[in-house]
Amino acid sequence: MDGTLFYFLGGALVLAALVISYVGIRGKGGFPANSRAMAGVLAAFGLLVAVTAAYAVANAREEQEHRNEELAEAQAEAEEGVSQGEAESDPEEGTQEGEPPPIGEQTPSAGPKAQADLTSPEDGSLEFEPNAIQTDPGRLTIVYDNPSQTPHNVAVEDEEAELLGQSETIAQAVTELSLDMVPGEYIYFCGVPGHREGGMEGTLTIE
Ligand SMILES: [Cu+2]
Repeated sequence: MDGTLFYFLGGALVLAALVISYVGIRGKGGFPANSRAMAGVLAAFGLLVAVTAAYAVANAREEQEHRNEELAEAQAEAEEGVSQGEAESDPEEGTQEGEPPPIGEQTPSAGPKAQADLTSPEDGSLEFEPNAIQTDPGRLTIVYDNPSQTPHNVAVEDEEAELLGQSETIAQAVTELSLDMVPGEYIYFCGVPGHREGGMEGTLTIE
């Protein structure tokens, strides 16, 4: 429905109002006498108003429907845009994950490096083998092999009982704990509750 008819009706309405006013002003004297013509003009005027109003209501309703359609389209486009944005961002995340870690993280600390191999009995006994380690100052990597089904880890504390580090808790697996060691006496133990008290500890001497 286009607005041409609406504008035409509106124009006719204005024109009719002007004509009535003109007739009303001009025929001041004889106007009441011309009541028949006046009634006809009023009827035509009323009809115009009614048709224009009806048309305006119909037009407004159609416009509202059109607006709803546009709104729905815009919403659909927005949703599409969001899903596209997600799809585009995925490859970027992939490349970030694929990037090598910063060089600093892979560079071993300066100074001598040492490795200590540690294990526990396969039957789950609360022991470390060996129960004493002696090595040089510097970077120490404790490689702990737990062949049992009992979860264990290895933790190191200094003479003041301050925890220097603790490995992840593992069962039937191997884990590592790397620490920068300065000369002194230390204790390594299993951090699983009750295991240290059950005898799962050893002495670590750095000199
Ligand atoms: Cu343990």
